[in-house]
Parts: sequence; C-alpha cells; structure tokens
Amino acid sequence: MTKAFPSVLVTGFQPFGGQTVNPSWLAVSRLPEEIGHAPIHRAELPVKWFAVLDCLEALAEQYRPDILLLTGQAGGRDALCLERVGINLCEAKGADNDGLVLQDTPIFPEGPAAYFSNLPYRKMKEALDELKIPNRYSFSAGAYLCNHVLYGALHLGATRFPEMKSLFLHVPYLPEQAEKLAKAQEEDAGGERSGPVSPSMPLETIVKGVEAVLAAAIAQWREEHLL
Ligand code: PCA
Repeated sequence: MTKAFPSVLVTGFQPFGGQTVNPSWLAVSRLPEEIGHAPIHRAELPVKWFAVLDCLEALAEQYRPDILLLTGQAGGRDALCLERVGINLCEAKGADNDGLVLQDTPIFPEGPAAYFSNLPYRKMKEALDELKIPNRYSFSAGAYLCNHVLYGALHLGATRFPEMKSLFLHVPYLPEQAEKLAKAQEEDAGGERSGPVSPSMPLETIVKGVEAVLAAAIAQWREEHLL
C-alpha cells in the first residue's frame, strides 16, 4: 500500500555540560502534533556515547521513519545550522552524561569515513530564508554526540533502513542560557564582564525554524512519492 504521508521522527537532546536545559529538546517538545498532515513522532536522546545509537535504532524500528530530523545545541553558534556531513569519529575533551571521555575512536570501525546528509537541505534552507530565520549550512557537526547520531543515523539508513533520510540541525543557546553563562563568567572574573555575551536565539524562533524545515522535507517527500 502506498502511504500518503511520510513517517516523521524528530529528536532533541538531554541537557549536558552543566546546562539545565537543552533548547533542542525544548523546541522539539513544542512542535505541533502534525505538520502538513504528517504526524510528528518525537524523542529525547541521552547524551551518552554508549546508549544513544541503541536508542536511535530502537526508535527507527518503532517508527520506520522516512524523515529523521535530529537536533541538538551548539553553544556559541549564532544561527540554525543545517549539518551536511557526519564523520566516523568520537573525539571530545568533555565527558558525556555518564562521565565518559572518548577520543580517537571510530563510531563504526568498518564504516566509511563520512556520510552526507540526505534530506533536501536546499529546500530546508530556502524555508528558513523565507522566514528570515538566521541559518547556514555547516560542514562540521563536531565529533561529539551530535555528530555521533548524525553519522549513526546515516549509517543505519545505508545499512538497515533504506527509506530513512536524515539531517542534523544545530541550534544556538537560548537568550537565558547565554545570560546565565555571562553572569557566571562575570563572577569568575571578580564582577567584571570579561567578554561579549554568547549569541543566542529565542525559543519561539527555534520552534518556527524546526517546523519550517520539517514542512519543507515533508512537502518534498510528497512530491517525490505521489507525483
Ligand atoms: N549538543 C552536543 C551533544 C548534545 C547536544 O545537544 C553536540 O553538539 O555534539
């Protein structure tokens, strides 16, 4: 039976690195139940090297997504970033939420060095441009958990779930996170503002942006499958 609408899964991440919130999950949890009549399934992923890909695989089995949009926080960035590449590497100074530090470790030793995102990033970018939401392509999602799930999702797509297309969207800090960090730095510096406040984006804008990129991916899927 042909489906009229794609199966859509959107993920955000738990807070990590001393933060109490993660704007990615806050935004995902505020999405409408349906976008372009496609029901939106959502999940919060753990910031844990060893649990996250099992979790993603179980979600892929449960929902069989055609569209998998992964989102996460990129503190310090000033725009929504459409991540175009996932690399086969775990490399971070900071620990995960289990206290584990991984460096020089491939995600899948037998996997290719990198995968390219395969959702319609150009259409997604146009949708953000139209709404004048600051955005850009990024060619490095880092080598921490966000890159991990992007590479993992594309590898799952290449090996087990051929219908599943994935892309990672990095989102900036919320204004209140940036302000809190600036205050903490100020206290460390003995009461003086030592530098500019980190860039940020209001939650409503992030939610609108996530909704817009999903609408673009869903419209593209319908065009490819129904025309
Ligand atoms: N951002 C981290 C991991 C979890 C998140 O939200 C990253 O950019 O890798």
